[in-house]
Amino acid sequence: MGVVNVTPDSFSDGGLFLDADAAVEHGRRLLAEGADILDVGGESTRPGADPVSGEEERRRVLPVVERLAAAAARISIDTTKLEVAAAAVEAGATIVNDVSAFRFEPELAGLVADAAVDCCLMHMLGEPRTMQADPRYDDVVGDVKAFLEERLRFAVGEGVPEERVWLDPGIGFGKTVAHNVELLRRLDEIVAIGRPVAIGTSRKSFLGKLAGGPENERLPGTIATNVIALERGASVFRVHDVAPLRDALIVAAATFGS
Ligand code: HH2
Repeated sequence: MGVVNVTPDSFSDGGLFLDADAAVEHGRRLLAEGADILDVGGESTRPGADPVSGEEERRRVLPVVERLAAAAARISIDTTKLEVAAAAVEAGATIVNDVSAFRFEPELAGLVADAAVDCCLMHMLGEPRTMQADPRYDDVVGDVKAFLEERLRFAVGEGVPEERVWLDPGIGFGKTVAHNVELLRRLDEIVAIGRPVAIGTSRKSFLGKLAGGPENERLPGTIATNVIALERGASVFRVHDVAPLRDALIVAAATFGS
């Protein structure tokens, strides 16, 4: 899954693809590099980010979704808002990637059910503005697993077929470095829920805290963590740098025999 951020303020590529033409060209490049899915987002969820109105988010993402869907790409819409997801699905998106896991706008579940699209439900502690303030868990893996199981039950209760749900532990969303590495080390426990697991470590700050380096120098850590996630059973890898990750994951998968 290649990331297409149509935002001025995303943590690693904010402002680079705010213009629709630049975003579409970037998406096409990621497809050429081997992405199977493009995750298009119009609102940054970095810690402390300011919320964006639905109208502005739609204005940013819709032309990009429309044009990339027409280029035969499988599109995921990265949003927590019903109005944005509904318009994106109309424009050709077939996956709703909701980092709030249907908590911010529960009606999103009904859209996913009615439109018969897939969804990715992610764990986040609270909301982006405050999530990194002082994250605490009894047992981070147990707590995240219980949250995802509850959100899966909610989605199914709202009419979403279980086969349409992917789960994501939400690396960096209300987590310390220790929480992130423990989630990766014990990712098999999340995979044991029985749904496809997506993972998003790409360029995130815990990699910089561990190894040093700004966002554009976190590729080695991104590769290491995605290979570990593959070994632990993850099946969707949300990344900014598709070409190197594709190579790394193909070689790792051949070696693991997966
Ligand atoms: N991470 C980000 C955004 N969306 N979705 C899922 N399912 N999993 C993730 O880990 C995830 C996500 C944050 O990355 P990015 O989009 O590059 O940054 P920003 O939120 O600042 O736009």
